[in-house]
Amino acid sequence: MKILVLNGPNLNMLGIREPGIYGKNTFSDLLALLEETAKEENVELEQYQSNHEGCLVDKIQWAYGKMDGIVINPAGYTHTSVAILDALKAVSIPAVEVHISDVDAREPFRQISYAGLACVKTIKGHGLAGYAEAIRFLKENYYK
Ligand code: CA2
Repeated sequence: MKILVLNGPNLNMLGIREPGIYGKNTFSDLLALLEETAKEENVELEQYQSNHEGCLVDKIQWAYGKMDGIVINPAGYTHTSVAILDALKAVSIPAVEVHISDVDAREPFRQISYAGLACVKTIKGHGLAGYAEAIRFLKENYYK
């Protein structure tokens, strides 16, 4: 099974600021966790991070016909991007939305997710472990 893991703007800054909200782990720690989970679950992972909305849209389109699942943390674009929502709908690949923080317990604007409307599941507030949960969920439910 092939899974694309997508991370949106500023997630490459994890661990550098705001450890109270996002924890002390860095983006490199996240990449290590993804590799470890991929090995355990015997899945192939492609990971991509971008600070640019169009680049994230391009990568979702790239996944069409190549990937069997998507794990996506659109970060700030979660709450604004109809373009990412449309791309996820266009490729129709089972996608799981992940948020490191519990967005429901934060500002009201973070409780709106456009991308989530095209996702089969949302995991929020589980820290980096949410990404591993998302990979396992896709493997358990969409492995052919
Ligand atoms: O909780 C999440 O995973 C978020 O998607 C993270 C986004 C935020 O805009 C969403 O509402 C929830 C922020 C990405 C990372 O932001 C940083 C800010 C300061 C320092 C390091 C990362």
